[in-house]
Amino acid sequence: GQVFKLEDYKPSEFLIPETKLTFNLHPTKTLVQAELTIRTRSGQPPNAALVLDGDELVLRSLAINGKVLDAASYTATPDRLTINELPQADTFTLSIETEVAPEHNKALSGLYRSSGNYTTQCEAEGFRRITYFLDRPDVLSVYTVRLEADSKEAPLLLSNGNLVERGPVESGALDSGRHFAVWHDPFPKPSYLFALVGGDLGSIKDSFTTASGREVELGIYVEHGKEERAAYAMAALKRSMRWDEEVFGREYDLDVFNIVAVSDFNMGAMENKGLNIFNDKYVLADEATASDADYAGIEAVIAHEYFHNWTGNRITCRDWFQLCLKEGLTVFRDHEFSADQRSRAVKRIAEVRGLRAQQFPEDQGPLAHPVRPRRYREINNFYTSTVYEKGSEVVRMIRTILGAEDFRRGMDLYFERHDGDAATIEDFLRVFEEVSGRDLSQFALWYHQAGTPSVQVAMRHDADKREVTLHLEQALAPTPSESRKRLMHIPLQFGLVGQDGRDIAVKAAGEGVEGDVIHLRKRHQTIRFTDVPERPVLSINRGFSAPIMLAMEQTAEDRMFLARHDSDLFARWQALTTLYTQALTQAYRTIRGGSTPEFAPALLALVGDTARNEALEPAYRALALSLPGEGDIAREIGQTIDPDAILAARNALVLAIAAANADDFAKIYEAMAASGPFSPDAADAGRRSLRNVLLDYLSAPAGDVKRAASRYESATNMTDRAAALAVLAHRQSGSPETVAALADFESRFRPEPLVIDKWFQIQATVPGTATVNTVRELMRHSGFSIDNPNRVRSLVGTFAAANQTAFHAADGSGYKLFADAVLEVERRNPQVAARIATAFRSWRSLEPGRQDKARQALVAISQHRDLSSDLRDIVERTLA
Ligand code: B3K
Ligand code: ZN
Repeated sequence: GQVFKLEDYKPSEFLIPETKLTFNLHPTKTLVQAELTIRTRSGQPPNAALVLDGDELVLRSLAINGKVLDAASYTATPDRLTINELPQADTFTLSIETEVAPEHNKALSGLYRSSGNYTTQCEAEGFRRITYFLDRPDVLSVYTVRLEADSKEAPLLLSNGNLVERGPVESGALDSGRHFAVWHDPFPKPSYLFALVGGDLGSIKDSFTTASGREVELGIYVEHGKEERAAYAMAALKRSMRWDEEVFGREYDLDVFNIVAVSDFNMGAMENKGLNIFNDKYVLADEATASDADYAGIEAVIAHEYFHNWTGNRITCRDWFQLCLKEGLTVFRDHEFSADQRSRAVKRIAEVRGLRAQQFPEDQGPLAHPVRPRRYREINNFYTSTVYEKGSEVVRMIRTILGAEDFRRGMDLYFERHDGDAATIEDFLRVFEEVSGRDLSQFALWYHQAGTPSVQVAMRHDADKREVTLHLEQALAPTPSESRKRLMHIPLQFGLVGQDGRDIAVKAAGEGVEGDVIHLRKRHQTIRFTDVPERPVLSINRGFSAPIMLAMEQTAEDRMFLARHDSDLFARWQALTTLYTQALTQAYRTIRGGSTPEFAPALLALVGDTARNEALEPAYRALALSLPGEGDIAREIGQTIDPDAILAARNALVLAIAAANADDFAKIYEAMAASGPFSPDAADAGRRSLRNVLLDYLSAPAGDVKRAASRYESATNMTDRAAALAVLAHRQSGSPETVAALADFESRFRPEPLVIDKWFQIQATVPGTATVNTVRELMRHSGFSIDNPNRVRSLVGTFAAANQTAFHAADGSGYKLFADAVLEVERRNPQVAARIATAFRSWRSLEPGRQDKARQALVAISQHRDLSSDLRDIVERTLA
């Protein structure tokens, strides 16, 4: 396939200031008439052919300035329209008629049908599956959209912007039983933000008054009968709108804001101007069917898509290499929003856990790429956790370096200067340099260099001189196509903690320290602190100020001290997590050596003390009790990984913690029982999460099935019910109670696909090779559908991404099952297939036997005939 390169960017010779679209919606024969005002950028008559993008298009007719073109003056293929003979004028009208079949579109890109409703997904390159166009984000156009449909099939007709006309008033022009609606969006936008919806849906309505007094009508559209489940999403939307005014000074700009939930969707949601389209998983919630994690996910995604209205829509990207300009920044904004709505420390820990579980392996494997890539073959494969989550961390570091005030001034300048632009990362960095007077050129490497930097830190204390010396050293390992790396600017928040647990006020000698931030810019850096009254304990990378791997010489005693006393709650959690990780990697080696691991009593006691510490909120304690995942442990070990030994080590630590703290855990478990009616708020969710983590410990010993079984039966909300079911399935697999609970769950929730997804996930993550067969059988379950991305991700995706011992079964059966499933998905939906196939990315870190089996599975995929460019790109990069 073709490789697209950042350095090849050229502005388009042609612009499309105005786009008028008419859709005659029909399941298999939708006619699309596009009337495009084309203008040359130069203002001179065109001096080259006009080349428009297409993808699987069928051209029905073509005219310029109302005159049908003769066949000799253009060439049309399914993926390109080239018009050689153009009027000698700087502006003309191009009329294109194409025909598409939404019903047959299983790739869910372009115009398709989901549960009988017409819907679109155009980012990144889906608009070219609707009509021929300059389908690139720097071509901005004002859209007017007329939708015509059968009034019974699609009483609801939505598009971007404001509704300007509707009805059968001029019904003479329409076939009987059809109606129309016309929408106009005054804001010029790139084609990827176009959307339409036609269908029969229920809705809830609300309104919002902006800071300057604009009345905005809000609508959320869902399947009939599910309207009540959209209430939480609506409340989250209104909170997002207010928050963006208060924190970023951003107001909404249209008279309407609509959200439509669909059940077949390739990702989470899409920020189309004024008409967000959502995976229904991120809209629908009530206590019986949604877990606390689902509620938090809805709040975050609703906010994310809403925030795109400014960071993405009003200011969009010049080209797709700049994707992080809108995505990293918008993730940062939604993280901050959630932190303000909930608990900041808990939110930060959850973010870092996610970053380490997803982005770190990406950055350290064959698919590593810079936050702003320089090359791609398939842009849809670059909607990655590097672009999104690491992109957000980079924005966070800008704020850490500048401070909150200058950061806000920079953002204000960005909005003021670039409103209406298709901008670049250089534009973004420049505003922060201007408002702060700082040089961010070394910092900019965070956008340009792939890989996770590692930082080594050692502290020396000289009691006689009353001095502390820090030695820091940075390194960045080579990544694909970047063998030599430059030194990074790494901002490290820190404190020197005194014996009373408080930070010691320090005086730094030499460069590199500004307030509580060390700016590491050289390979080696030494920092001296004078007048230090006592030996402190170093707390560094507080709040995870930089997305790095930290190696610090520090005793277990000092770490335990930080785990009890650090005033930075993130660093406190990190100290405990590092202790867990060290204990687990040691246990892994012991098990590999054929012995039984043992754990330090002091660590087991520290866990108990943390669980009992009522000064800490329950959600925080739940996170502190959650051991590193099997993938985290694998990353720490690095190579020749044996997933069975990792699981054994982890289970051994769970049992040791449970045995040492059984009575206390049982007491806290009871104390965390719900009192009063259900609320999805952070405080109640925190109590549930602590209780459910404790249930997992208490159910770990063989045969201890009763508590989880009764928890399952008495559960009154989905959080507790699914948690109890997971504990049963993962800790007491095969017990009669587990079998009964799995059957009960299935029969209770059969009509609820989003809940059956949880049932799939829980079973797909049961440790051990037997799960390969379970997954194979569940793929034949009536609730499974290979066409539906949520089902595929829950069962097949979860199996590969979150079940180390089954996916990496030593005999290769997990890889084989997965490779076959990927190919089956790929025939319908290349984007989803390519996405789940990234589960192979860490294959080279396995022990040789598994490596070999994984390579065979990857090669088998790569040799398949007619492989999509999406899947080929992932598989070839993974094998390279
Ligand atoms: N911008 C969309 C993602 C589109 C993915 C295309 N493959 C959702 C979001 O990030 O908000
Ligand atoms: Zn986004």
